[in-house]
Amino acid sequence: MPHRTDVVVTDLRAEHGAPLLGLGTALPRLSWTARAAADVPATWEQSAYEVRVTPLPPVPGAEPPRSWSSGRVDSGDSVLVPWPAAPLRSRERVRVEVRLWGRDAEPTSFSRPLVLETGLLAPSDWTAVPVGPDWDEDPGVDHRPALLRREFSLPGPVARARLHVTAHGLHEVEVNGERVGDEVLAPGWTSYSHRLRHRTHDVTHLVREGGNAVGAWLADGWYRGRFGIRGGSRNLYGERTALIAQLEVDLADGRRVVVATGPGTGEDGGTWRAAHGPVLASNLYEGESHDARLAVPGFSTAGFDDSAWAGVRRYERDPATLVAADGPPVRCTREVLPVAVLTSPSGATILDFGQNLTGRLRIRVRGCAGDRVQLRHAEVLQDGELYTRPLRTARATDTYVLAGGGGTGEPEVWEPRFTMHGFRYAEVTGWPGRLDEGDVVARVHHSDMARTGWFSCSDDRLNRLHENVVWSMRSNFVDIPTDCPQRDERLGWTGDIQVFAPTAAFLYDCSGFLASWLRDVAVEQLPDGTVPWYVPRVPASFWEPPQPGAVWGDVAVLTPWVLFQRYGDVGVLRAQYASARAWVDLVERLAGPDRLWDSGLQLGDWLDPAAPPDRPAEARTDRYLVATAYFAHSARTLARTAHVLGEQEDAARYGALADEVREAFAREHLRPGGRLSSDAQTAYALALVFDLLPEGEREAAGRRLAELVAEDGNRVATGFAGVNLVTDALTTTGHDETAHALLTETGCPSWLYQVAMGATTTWERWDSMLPDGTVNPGQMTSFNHYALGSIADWMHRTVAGLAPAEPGYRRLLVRPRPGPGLTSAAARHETPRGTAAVSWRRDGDRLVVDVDVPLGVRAAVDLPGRPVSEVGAGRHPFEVATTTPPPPVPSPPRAAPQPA
Ligand code: RAM
Repeated sequence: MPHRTDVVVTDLRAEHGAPLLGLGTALPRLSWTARAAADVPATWEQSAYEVRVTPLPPVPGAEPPRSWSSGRVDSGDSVLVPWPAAPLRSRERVRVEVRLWGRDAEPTSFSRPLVLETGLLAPSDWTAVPVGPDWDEDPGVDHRPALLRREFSLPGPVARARLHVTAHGLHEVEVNGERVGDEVLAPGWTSYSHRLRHRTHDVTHLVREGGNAVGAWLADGWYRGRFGIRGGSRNLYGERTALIAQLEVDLADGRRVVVATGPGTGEDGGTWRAAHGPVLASNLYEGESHDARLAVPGFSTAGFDDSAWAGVRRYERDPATLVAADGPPVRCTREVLPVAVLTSPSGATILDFGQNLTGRLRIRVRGCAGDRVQLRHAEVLQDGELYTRPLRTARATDTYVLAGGGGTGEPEVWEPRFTMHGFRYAEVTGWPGRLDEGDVVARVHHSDMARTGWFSCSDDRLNRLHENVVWSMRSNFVDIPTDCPQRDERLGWTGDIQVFAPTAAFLYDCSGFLASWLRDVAVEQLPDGTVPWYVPRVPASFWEPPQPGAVWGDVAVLTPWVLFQRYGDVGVLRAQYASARAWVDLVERLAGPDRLWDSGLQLGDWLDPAAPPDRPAEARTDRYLVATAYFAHSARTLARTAHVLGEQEDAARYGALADEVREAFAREHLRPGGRLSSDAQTAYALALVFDLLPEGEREAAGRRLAELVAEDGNRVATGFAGVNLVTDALTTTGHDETAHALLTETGCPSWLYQVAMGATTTWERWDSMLPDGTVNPGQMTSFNHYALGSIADWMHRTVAGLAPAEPGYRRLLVRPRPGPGLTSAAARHETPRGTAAVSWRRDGDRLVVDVDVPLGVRAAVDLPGRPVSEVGAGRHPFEVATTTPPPPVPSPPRAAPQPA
């Protein structure tokens, strides 16, 4: 059939870019992007699609596989389109192709194929059971990690081999001496009792006919290592580590050999054995100790003598709790070399990596057997020394004892396996000989999501702020969304991600990552609807058992909504609906008939800069005002969710509830003249952005907010509850210049104060480092927290001017509000429908704007002094007169007083 060549289907993907191997669903939703290969009318829109699915058997058969086709489906959908074919079975491999029609008869050609393969979809597919070393351990301490191994033989040539694997604890697997995959901290952290994630690896190239061996390293990790605030606790999920591995090999003759973890002897006579290895201790907070003299070379190769090894014990695990991972794995994404080698006043050698980050060091060292290198990590220096008080009880210390070979032999290369640190500086002690460039490198680790969002402007201080936001996101998206990566905490605080999610969803594709974590929010929710302060829960830790608290608990409603807005994912709304409803129902009961939530433990506007360092909830805005405002906003968002899901009765009920709470808020908190009961930035920000004021009062409230900002000398005066709203509250009430003044202020507290102080990530407190260069005395002082970086979402939407106007960016809102002092700004985003971009620059008294709209998308373009216009796909230049001449760009802040 003839086809059109001017439109091509690109970027065909399944679910949220989930791993294509070991897919955990029988019905993967498909998404694709249409791109113009030549000049295509801006009005081109998909009107129909066809999906072709071709089975790919494991062993190429004589029969050519027959394709299945959906036929032409009349639909403009291109994002998370339901699987059109029969449900996939476990271990099924298929090739998927898509073609599209516009309004005319000729389709595009088929897309490049996407190959998908399901994993083990049914609990009954699992024959593997957890096995761990058969020796006695004291449950009161962290343990020396074990090695496991087993041999097996394959009676013929191999067609395909898959390893399905997870663990109680952390694991790293090797087959025939080679590491499988590059995932770190596998299987990550979920509410293990309910959901333990596994992954599927292609190991076809690692196995062969004849003798083979599989080996594994195990460690405590979150499962049973010391973890949690205030010293934490051990054995959160169990007292014993264990591996769950199922290696399935399809031979060329069609037979399948399965080598699974289990007790006793397998069908082929092989048994699992266990021994200690060279890792002496490993803990996420403490760090890792490795004695290379105890290495066990060749333990994962065939023929290794394990006669002195111990046997294994079997543990229980309901296979129904094993779920396929649906986000990207944690892995090393880049390496950073030191920018300086410092000698501290006490004579210590300290490496400065120039960037605060999450990861660990890899060293390359030559020396004698028994030489001991110690690496201590920290985010900051004080008085020129490594400053570790903010880490609290996390020792963040790695130790490597050399196997030896002297100064001339091959260098030994080592990186810890099962720990992670948040640091910019590392103190090195015991290094034998001279430390050469490249001997120590920081390896950055995080969940390896695709980068999707960029921002830049003419003010380098704002560029650095934005870069800091990106680094704090990377640092804290390590399998779950954490508050911080360095101290004895690193918990999935629900409030932090609730506030940051819109920014995150612009910068990276975190849809699968957050959808997975939200499942844990739902399973950890208490029967009465209480959402934990952090997920997964850590029993016996801080604020346990959890109590309901606004801002944090609202994650259950607001974060699925963000994922729907940004990724067009109705499925996540459906999956989280019961959880969202349970939260609002609970708050409704707690608030009672007056609709005011004015009881219980509320963190309110946490870390308002005016709060004393040791009492971070004592904010200027009343905590119960915050709670009622969030109640109204969540009820409203739930009503919208219900509407999208077709739950019309619920939509009406929660809409009415939201109206009542809105009225109650105004009755209780609004004073004559548009003042609020808390005359503070966060109070106005909440009231305006959550639309809680009668129409006639908005203007006065906006004016009062602008006055407050001016009275505060353009210093920000919000904590977590207002930080993501205050600039929107100003711009939606016509105070663009005040919003820009707030953004560009450099005095403490402000966003650029941190930048002026040399920050390379965003901080937990506005003043984690005090103006004199000393560290804030508060117990909680992290230099790597993302919540205060949630301003970046406004920078994307308003400084550059790129925002979604409809879910999944089906329509864009282009509405830059060029700040005085800026001469240009730009943002670009890989939307689910293709690349969208806005850039503007001042040219004399003109503003020159370029807008790029993906195919099939429309954009409302709202430029200062010009009626809103609607455009279709393609690049659109605009020019308008600017009204505010730019004041001179402020002089750069004084050099960063890094306390080094
Ligand atoms: C601290 C962290 C975290 C916050 C909680 C309430 O431990 O600052 O970010 O959410 O408190």
